[in-house]
Amino acid sequence: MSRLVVVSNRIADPRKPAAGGLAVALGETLKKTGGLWFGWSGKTVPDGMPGEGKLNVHTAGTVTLAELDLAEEDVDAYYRGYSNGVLWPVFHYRLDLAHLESGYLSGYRRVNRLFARKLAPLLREDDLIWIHDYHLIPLAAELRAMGCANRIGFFLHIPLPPQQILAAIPSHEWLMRALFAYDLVGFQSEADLLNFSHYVQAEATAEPVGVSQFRAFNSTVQAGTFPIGIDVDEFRRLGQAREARDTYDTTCKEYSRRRLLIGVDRLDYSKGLPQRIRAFGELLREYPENRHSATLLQVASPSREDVDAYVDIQHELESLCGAINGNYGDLDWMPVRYIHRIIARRRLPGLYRACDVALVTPLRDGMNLVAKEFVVAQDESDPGVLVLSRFAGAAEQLKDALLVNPYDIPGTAQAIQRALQMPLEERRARHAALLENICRYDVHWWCRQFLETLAEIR
Ligand code: GDG
Repeated sequence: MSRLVVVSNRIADPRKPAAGGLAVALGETLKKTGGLWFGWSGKTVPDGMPGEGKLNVHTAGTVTLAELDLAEEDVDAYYRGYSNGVLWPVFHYRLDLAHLESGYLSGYRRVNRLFARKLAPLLREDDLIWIHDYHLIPLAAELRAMGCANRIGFFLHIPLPPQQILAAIPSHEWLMRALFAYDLVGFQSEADLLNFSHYVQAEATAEPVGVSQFRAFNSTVQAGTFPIGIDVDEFRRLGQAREARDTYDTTCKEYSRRRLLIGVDRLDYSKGLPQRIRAFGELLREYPENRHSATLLQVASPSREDVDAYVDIQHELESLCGAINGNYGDLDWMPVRYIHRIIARRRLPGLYRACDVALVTPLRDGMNLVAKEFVVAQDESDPGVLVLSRFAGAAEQLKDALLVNPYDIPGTAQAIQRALQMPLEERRARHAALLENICRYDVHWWCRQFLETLAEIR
C-alpha cells in the first residue's frame, strides 16, 4: 500500500475531539498507510514576504503533520481574496457577490506554487497524493512542473457551476486546464460532474473519451462522483455520551408542548438562511395553529467574518429574526431563537434529537453534512423530519426527505407544515430509508472509494 499524502487548505488534527468526520476518516487512513498531511497552519509570519512561508513539521506516531505559516499579504490574496471572494461565490452560482475584477489571482497562484515548493521535498516516489478543495485547484499542475510524477487525485467539496457561470471568471480556462494535471477528479454530485462534462465539451472543443474519462487541453483526466458522508459510528457514539443526553433532556424540558425546528449552519450566504427565516415567518402567517408553538432554533456559527458579504448577511439575518419575533412573539414564546455562536459538537446530536424538523435549505451546497447528522441522531421509533433543499448535493441521495426549492418561500412553508403534521408511520418509513443510505455511504466508504479508484488508474 502506498503512503497517503493529504493536502488541504487547513489541517484538522485528527486527534483533537473537535475534529469532524472528514478529519477522523482521513486521519484513520493516514495512520494505516503511515501518512503525511500538509496544509496552511492558519497562522501568518509577522513581516513575512509574499511567496515565502515557514514550514513546521511534527510527527505523531505514523502520521506527519506539515503546517505552513503564510505571509499576511498571501493570506489576503489567496485565502480571503481569490478562494473566498472569487471561487466560493462563483462556484455557488453567486456572480453578484464575486470580486471578479480583483487582482487576487496572482496571490492564489503564488501560494499554490509555494505549497508545491514546500511539499515536493517531503514526497516519496510512490506516494499517493490527495488534494482537497477549491483553494488548491492548480497545485497538481505546480507539482507536475517541478517534475512530480506521482499519482494525484483532487476532490472538490463545493459545487461546480454550469459552464456559462464558470466562464465569468476571467481565468476560467487556466483554472479548468489545471484540473487536467490530476489523475482523478472527484465531485460531490452527478450535477457537478455533468457541469464539468459540459464545460469540457463547450469550452475546450474536446471529446469525452469514455464514460468517465475526459480529454481536453491535450490531456485526459478521469472524473467521477464520490458523495461524501459522515462518520455514522462516531456520531452515534457522540449521541450516547452524557453531554448529548443532557442537552436532549434540557431541550425537551424547555420546549415541552412546543414544536421545535432546527437549523445548524455556518453563517454563509450559500446556506439560504434569510429565505429559511422568511419561510418560517410564512408558516406562522399561513398556518396560525403554529403560533405560540413552533419555535425555530437557528444556530449560525460565525464564519469568514473578514469577508464583506458575510457581514452583510449577518445584518440581514438579525433584522429578519428581530422582525418575526417582534411581530409574532409573546411574553411566553419567542418564535426564532437565533444563536450566532459555535455550539460544542458533543451537544449537537442531543439537540438534533430533541427537534421535530430540520431545515436544511441551502441555495447551493456541495453536499451538506448537517442533513446526514440530523437523520443519524434521531430516535428511530419517533424520528423527526428532514426538509431538504433540492439544491444541496445531498438531495441526490436523500430522496426520502421533503425536498424543497428554497427560493419558493410559500412552497417551503407548506413543506414545513407537512413535516410538522406528518403521521408517525410515514416519518418512520422515510427515516429508515434515509438512514440506510447514510449508513451505506458513510465517510469511510467515500475515502475508500476515492482512494481505490485513484490507485487503480493506469
Ligand atoms: C463544505 C461544503 C460539504 C456547523 N455549525 C456548527 C457545527 N457545524 C458543523 C456541522 C457539520 C459541518 O459543520 C458543516 O458541514 P456542511 O457540509 O453542512 O457545510 P460546509 O462547512 O459548508 O462544508 C459542504 C462539506 O464541505 C464536506 O464535503 O458537505 O457542501 O460546503 O458537521 O455539524 N459544529 C459545531 N458547532 C456549530 O455551531 N460543533
